[in-house]
Amino acid sequence: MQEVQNKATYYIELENRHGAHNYHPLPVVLTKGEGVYVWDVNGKQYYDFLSAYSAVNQGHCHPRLVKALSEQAARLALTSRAFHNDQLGPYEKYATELFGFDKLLPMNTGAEAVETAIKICRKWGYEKKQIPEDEALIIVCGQNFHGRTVTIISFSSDPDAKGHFGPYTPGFLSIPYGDTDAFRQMLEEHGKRVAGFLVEPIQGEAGVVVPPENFLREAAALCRQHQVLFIADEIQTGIGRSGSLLAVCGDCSCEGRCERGPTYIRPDILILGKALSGGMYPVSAVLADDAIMEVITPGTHGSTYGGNPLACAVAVEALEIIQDEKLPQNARRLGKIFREKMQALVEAFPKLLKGVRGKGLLNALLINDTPESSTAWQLCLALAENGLLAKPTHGNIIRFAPPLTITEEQIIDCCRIIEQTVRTFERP
Ligand code: IF1
Repeated sequence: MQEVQNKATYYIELENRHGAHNYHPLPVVLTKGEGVYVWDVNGKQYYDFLSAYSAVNQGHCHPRLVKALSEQAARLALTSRAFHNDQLGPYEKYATELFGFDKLLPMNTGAEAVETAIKICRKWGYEKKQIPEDEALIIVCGQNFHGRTVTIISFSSDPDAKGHFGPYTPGFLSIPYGDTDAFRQMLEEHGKRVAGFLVEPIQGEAGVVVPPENFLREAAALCRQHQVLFIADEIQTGIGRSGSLLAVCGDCSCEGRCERGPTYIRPDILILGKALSGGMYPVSAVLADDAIMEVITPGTHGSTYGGNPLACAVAVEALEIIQDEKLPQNARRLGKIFREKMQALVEAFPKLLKGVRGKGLLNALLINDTPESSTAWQLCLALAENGLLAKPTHGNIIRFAPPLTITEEQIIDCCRIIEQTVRTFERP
């Protein structure tokens, strides 16, 4: 930004001096949030079009979440799983009924939930599919993002995420995202050893890549045919973001009470995180039916914080808000309006903009420049100056993901900000 005022400079300096440099944030220091808005330490107000990478679907500091969190925090926060608590069971009942699975395994972060799914999948492969010991394979997609543990980055194709963190965990094969034929071939060649297929229904980090029509449906069918578990990572796409409760719900128009209509593609294992807590607290989960989840027995998996009462109370409230406020429907409706307006902008400014894509309120504007260029970054700085926060991904792509509580009036105001910024930005 043109002028980073003193207060912001102070906090940025502190982070630079005392924190590891594992991020490259915009030079904005936030101190307060409410709904779709955040405020920086200089009192400037912004629309948040990142929503903490889709964790804050319910909007910042949702009063119901603040209440659920503070009431539970004052009563009982953590017991460990050495004892039962009175929040876990009700949460597990609620979430399994909502998403339509027999069982839920509670964890904290997204990466932990992905690791959990991988462990369940491998163990299922040995105990149920009779894959010879240590030979289980999991198929993943190119350009995936599933987290940052050593095992997960072992099957990443991003050199920054992966480089110099080896030796890597073996047992993963990769196909190009959206390539059904490659998947079929891979299964024909290795099917007997393949335990699972891990996929993002829309690739977030890759730049909001929506797969070709039918890819997920055909992949799920191929999984069934080859006795392979279909594992959906809905950490970013789930909980209303894509315009349905889950991206695998497809064009189901229910309001977040998963009705599992005709467009639903049922995963064998469902991974949730981020907005499962509305950004209040790290809460993630793995859901599956008994025939799969029963491979997990006492001592085989767990986490000190997984299933803690605070997390459970917050998660139930977060899921109820999604339904009560009909957020998937709102995301679907406003997402269409947003993409229409952005498409018009792309057509008006073809030198600067290349296209828009996405689903629901998970969208990306493609900048007409190389991934190495700083154009998207400069545009994001200008957007921040004009009161809208968004972040580039892969250099020349800007992700737009506001809280799902945004209103039509607000999103139109945001489109105006984007248009104004683009207008002043496009060089002759
Ligand atoms: C960061 C992106 C978003 C995820 C999927 C698992 C995880 C994530 C599909 C791990 C996390 C994040 C983490 C965030 C950047 C980010 C991201 F830019 F990489 F693509 F959301 F847009 N599966 N996504 O998207 O969850 O362990 O982080 O809780 O700062 O690294 P986590």
